[in-house]
Amino acid sequence: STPPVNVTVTGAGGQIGYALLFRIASGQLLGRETPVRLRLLEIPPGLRAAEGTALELEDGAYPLLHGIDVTDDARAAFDGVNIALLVGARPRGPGMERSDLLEANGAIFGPQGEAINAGAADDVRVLVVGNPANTNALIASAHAPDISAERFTAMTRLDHNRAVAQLARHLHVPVRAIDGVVIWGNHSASQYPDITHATVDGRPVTDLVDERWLTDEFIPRVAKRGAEIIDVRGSSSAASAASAAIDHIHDWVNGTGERWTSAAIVSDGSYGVPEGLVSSFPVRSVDGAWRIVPGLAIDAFSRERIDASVAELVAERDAVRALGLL
Ligand code: NAX
Repeated sequence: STPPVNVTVTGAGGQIGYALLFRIASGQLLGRETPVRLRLLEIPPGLRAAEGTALELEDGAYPLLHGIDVTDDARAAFDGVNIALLVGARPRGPGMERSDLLEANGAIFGPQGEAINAGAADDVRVLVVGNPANTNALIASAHAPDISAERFTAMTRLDHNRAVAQLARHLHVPVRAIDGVVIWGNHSASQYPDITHATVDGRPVTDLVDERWLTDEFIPRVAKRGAEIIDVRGSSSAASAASAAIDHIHDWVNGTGERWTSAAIVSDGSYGVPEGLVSSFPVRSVDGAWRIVPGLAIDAFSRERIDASVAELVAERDAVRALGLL
C-alpha cells in the first residue's frame, strides 16, 4: 500500500486552516488512494484552536488520515515534510507600515524556510498562502539554500479561479469551457487578470467581450474581490482560499494536461520578469513541475499592467533585502 504523505499546514488554527484540513483528510488534495499524515503548526495563541480542529479531524474517522500532530515547533512540523502549506502569517495591524509588515513576516518565513531546509523530504512542495504571499515565498526560499527555488510557490490560484468564474458568469458559459486565463504578477491589488489569450470552447474571449467591461468591471472586480468578500461576509475569504490551495497542489502533483492555470513561481526571466522573483505566470504542470507557458504575445495594454505589478514585487524584494531578510 502507498506510504502516507506528510502534509504540514501552518496557521492551522485559523479560518483557512479550518476549511482546508478536512478536505485534505478526505483525500481531495492527493486523491482517494493516498494516505496522509497531518502536522499542524501554530504559534502558542493559536495552539488550542488547532488542537480543537485536530479533535474534529479525528472525529471525521477519515480512512486516509494516518495521524495528526499539533506543534509550535517548526523543526518538528517540517521534519520529513512532502507538502508544506504555509497559511499562517502576520496580518497588518493598526498603524503598521508596509515595512513593519514585511519585517514581521520575514521573522516567520525566514525560520520556516530554515526548518524546511533542515528537514524536508527530497520531493517537498511548498505553497505560501499567507500574505504578502509572493515575498514570503521568496524569503522562505532564500532561507532554504539546499532546496531548489522551483519548489517554493505562492498562491494566485484564488485570483485565477475568481477570474474564470467572473468570465463564465458574464458569458453564460460553464467554467469548464474556459481556458487560457492568466493572473500575472503579485497577489495584491496590482495583479493583472489577463484574458487576451483566453478561449471559450476554443473561441477567443476577446471576440466576445467589450473593452469597457474588461477595464471597468472585470479587472477591478477580480483584483478587489477579496475586499468584496470581507464587505459581504464580514470576514475574509476562507473556504474559497482553501479550495484554491487544494487546486494548486493537486495540479502540481497530478499535472494540468494541456490546460493552463496561474501560479506564482520563481521567474526564469520569462516575459521580462526579473529572474528570481516569485511572480504569477501562466503555467502548466508537467511531470510534477510547473512550466511557464512560453511564447505568448503580450500587447501594450498587458505589458503596462504586468510591468506595474512586477515593479511592486521588485519594491517588496528590495525592502526585505534592505531589512536583511534575504
Ligand atoms: P487567520 O487569522 O484566521 O489564521 C491565521 C493563523 O495563523 C492564526 O491562527 C495564527 O495564530 C497563525 N499564525 C500566525 N503566525 C504563525 C506562525 N509563525 N506559525 C504558525 N502559525 C501562525 O487568517 P486566515 O483567514 O486563515 O488567513 C491566513 C492568511 O492567508 C492571511 O495571511 C491572509 O492574508 C492570507 N490569504 C491569502 C490568500 C491568497 O490568495 N494568497 C487569500 C486568502 C487570505 O486572505
